[in-house]
Amino acid sequence: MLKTNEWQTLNDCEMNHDNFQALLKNNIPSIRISKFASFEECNKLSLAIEKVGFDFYKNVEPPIGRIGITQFEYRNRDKLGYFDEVKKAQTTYNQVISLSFDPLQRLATMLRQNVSNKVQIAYENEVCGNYFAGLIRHINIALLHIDFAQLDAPDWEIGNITSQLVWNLYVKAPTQGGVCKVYNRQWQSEDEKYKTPGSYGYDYSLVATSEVKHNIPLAGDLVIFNSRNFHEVLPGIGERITISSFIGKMPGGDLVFWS
Ligand SMILES: O=C(O)CCC(=O)C(=O)O
Ligand SMILES: [Fe+2]
Repeated sequence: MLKTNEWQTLNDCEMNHDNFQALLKNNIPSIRISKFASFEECNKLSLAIEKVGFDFYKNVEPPIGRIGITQFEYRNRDKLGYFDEVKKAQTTYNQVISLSFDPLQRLATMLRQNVSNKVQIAYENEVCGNYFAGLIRHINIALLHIDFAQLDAPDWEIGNITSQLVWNLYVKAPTQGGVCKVYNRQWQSEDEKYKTPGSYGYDYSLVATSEVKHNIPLAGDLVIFNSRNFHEVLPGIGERITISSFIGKMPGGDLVFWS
């Protein structure tokens, strides 16, 4: 069994070099960049997102709306199918941010200043090219799950990551609830037997005794957490719209983005 250490704090941590390294090692629960986006930038993003409109995941209950593509949906399919869709997803993302600002680039700049100058969009190979990063989602509830490319993408370049984080910018936040609960419990292969058949969710008994961090969605804030930890999104009152991507650490130390 993987050893899980207690987190050093349950408070929100700011973005700096040490906290980022601590997050990669799962020594702290999350980093919050308060007021990452202004009220006006969020409003403009919301309007642009409304204009484009959401698609819904196939076979995901409760429903989650999204704009953009995810590697996860192609994990058991032809890899080229994903890379064929990257350009279109990128064009739609550019359409949304052109009316406001680019959260992915703003975060990349902060990471270059604080953490490492090797930050880029994940790349597969000469044939496939780059991944897509910058998924926009409308989540009401997300079941207990993890996101970890060693499990979800063993035959993809991102499957080589040694740790994985996820950032979410809250573009529109519920007036109540919608908390993202992150448990201090890193996924390990034995946990697969706790997976609910036909769903992406896992049994809650896995985290019954785990420490938990409540990440409260506040519009304009960006929260980063270690997505190998089990996490879930609780129901809330009012719309909850996020922009997100994963941040993987490659064996050579490079940080890579994908969705
Ligand atoms: O919307 C959130 O707060 C987190 C959603 C989630 O499961 C993720 O970003 O991996
Ligand atoms: Fe997740």
